[in-house]
Amino acid sequence: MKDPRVAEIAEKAKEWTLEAGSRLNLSRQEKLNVEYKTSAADIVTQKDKEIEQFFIEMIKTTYPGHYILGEEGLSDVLPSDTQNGVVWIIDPIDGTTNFVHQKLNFAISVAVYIEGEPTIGYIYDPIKKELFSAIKNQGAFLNDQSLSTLTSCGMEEAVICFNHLWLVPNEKIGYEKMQRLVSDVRGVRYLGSAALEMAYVACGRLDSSLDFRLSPWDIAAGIVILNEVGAEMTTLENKAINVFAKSSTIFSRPGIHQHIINYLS
Ligand code: 2AM
Ligand code: CA
Repeated sequence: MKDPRVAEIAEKAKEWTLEAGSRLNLSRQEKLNVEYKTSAADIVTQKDKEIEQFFIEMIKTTYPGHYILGEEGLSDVLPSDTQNGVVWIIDPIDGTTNFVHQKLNFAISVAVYIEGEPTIGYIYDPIKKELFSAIKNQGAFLNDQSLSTLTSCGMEEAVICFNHLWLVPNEKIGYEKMQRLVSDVRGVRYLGSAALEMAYVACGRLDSSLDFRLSPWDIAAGIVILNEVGAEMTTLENKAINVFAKSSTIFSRPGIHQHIINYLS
């Protein structure tokens, strides 16, 4: 049975995501204050914080009983148990390095999980004006265009996505395995926004996206969208992804997912 709350919450989530996108677009001429988080490769600007604060204010005013999990940790209504109630999972800017260096290829990622279920997802690229969206069991969309169920493809036709750190000695995967994988696929791309990479798998621009360690806000909206198009998703160890924990991730078109895991094992 359809939950009557879902359509209304989805409408609000869409409105606020588009508004956040306009704010980021307008701010592109502003000087950015770039701060380091865990390293020089892990950065935050005042805009990440301002956009997260905007969502928190809107959600708290409209839905005082809802919980909020945002990358910048500014909310004081954190979920104590993610399997109960309505939880908003927000990345105000996914791809902050791109936002700072390119002013391109970043996105706002907003998801709503109800009683632990991935229910509403929006990923918005405000530069291209592309809004990827999905509501559970109602299909996925790129703007007004419905996205088709993904069909399978062979490794030789696949364009896959992961960052350069997989191809040098690292703690997770033998890089020789990755060298074999890259020589067997049609192409490799790296966008630098995990949420957009998931959206691009959903609409067929990429066939698989792999990451070592992503957080709830990077993947929560993408999972809702990818579920609707029949994508496959697991950790590198072929286990189910727990969206509320940090996790390695592979999101793929059917057909190549198991092949990629075989290369890694
Ligand atoms: P972010 O821009 O919201 O930080 C490429 O850096 C992708 O990996 C982005 O989607 C980025 O999200 C994400 N990511 C997750 N953890 C990261 C980290 N510790 N440092 C840099 N990027 C990280
Ligand atoms: Ca972010």
